[in-house]
Amino acid sequence: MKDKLKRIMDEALTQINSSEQLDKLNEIRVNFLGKKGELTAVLKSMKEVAPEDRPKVGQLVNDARLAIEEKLEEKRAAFAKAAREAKIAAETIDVTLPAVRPKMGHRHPNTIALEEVERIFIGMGYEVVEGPEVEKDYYNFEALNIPANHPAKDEQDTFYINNDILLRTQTSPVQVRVMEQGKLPIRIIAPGRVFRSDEVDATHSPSFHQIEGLVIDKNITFADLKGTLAEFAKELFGKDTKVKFRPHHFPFTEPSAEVDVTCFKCGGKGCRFCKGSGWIEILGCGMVHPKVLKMSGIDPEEYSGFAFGVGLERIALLKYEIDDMRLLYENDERFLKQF
Ligand code: 2NL
Repeated sequence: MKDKLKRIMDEALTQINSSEQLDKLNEIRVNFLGKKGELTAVLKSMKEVAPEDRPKVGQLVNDARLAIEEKLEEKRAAFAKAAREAKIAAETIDVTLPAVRPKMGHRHPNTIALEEVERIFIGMGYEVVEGPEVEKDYYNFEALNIPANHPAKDEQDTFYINNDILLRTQTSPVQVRVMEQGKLPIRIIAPGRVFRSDEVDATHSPSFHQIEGLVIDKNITFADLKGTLAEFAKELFGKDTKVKFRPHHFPFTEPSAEVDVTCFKCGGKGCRFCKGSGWIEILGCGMVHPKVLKMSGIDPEEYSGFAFGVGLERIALLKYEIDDMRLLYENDERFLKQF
């Protein structure tokens, strides 16, 4: 019996030692220690052993089982260690390889243009103010001396929420709200989203952006307006840029003008960009109408002011030589990446 046990144990240990896979160890475990295993068979044949020898043989079987289990565990640990080392070796990171560049976004051309305009006016002492996109008819039209029958008020042109409330068509209401607060002098720009019931095409969109400016103080004249906008044009389009004021009409300013700048492509000689004229229209402006001042509680005998309005998309299209406004809204990365 003792010899048989020794033979079983030697055989088990030899098999364990020569095994090359974890699966093989499990197989060996079943073959020797399992319910139908060789060592278990010895225990089952205990009845053939003389009763006085049984404790001794039992002890021997247990020792053999322990020895085999110990060896199995030793081998299993060795396999685990080898597997771990192989995994570490395979996953070694070469820290000298160039890193994957993170995909970085950047500001939209509209935002770049807006921040440029803001920088210029902040440099001249202006404050940037914002206000609601959903406005009262009063702030958007009435307070700006726009009469009830004015074409801008047509349902075709303006998005109405109801009779009194609408989507602002300009950012002037922001400025009216500032005038109403009564703190003078005023030197502000009001950038923001505005809405018109327009069909989309290369130069129109139902939602676009405007930047309006307003200055109110004692003794403000048209000369201040001209000087301010001439400086703005130089900063935005280059120091050789000249401005031209053409008489125009707005209900909220008197007198009013539209402003052209010399074409920054040809310097005024005339080219494809300015359609041969040498001039490019950039904004509308004027001296704030006395009625507009009065409605917001400012005495036009004591104070005067100028105002202007410029389309942000128009500036962006000109500055970056984009020929279709729709490109600004389509969020095509191939387009946006260029700025
Ligand atoms: C344009 C150019 C303009 C104004 C906007 C304004 C604002 C107040 C008072 C007076 Cl609170 N005027 N804004 C003035 C002139 C032109 O925008 O082409 N608008 C249709």
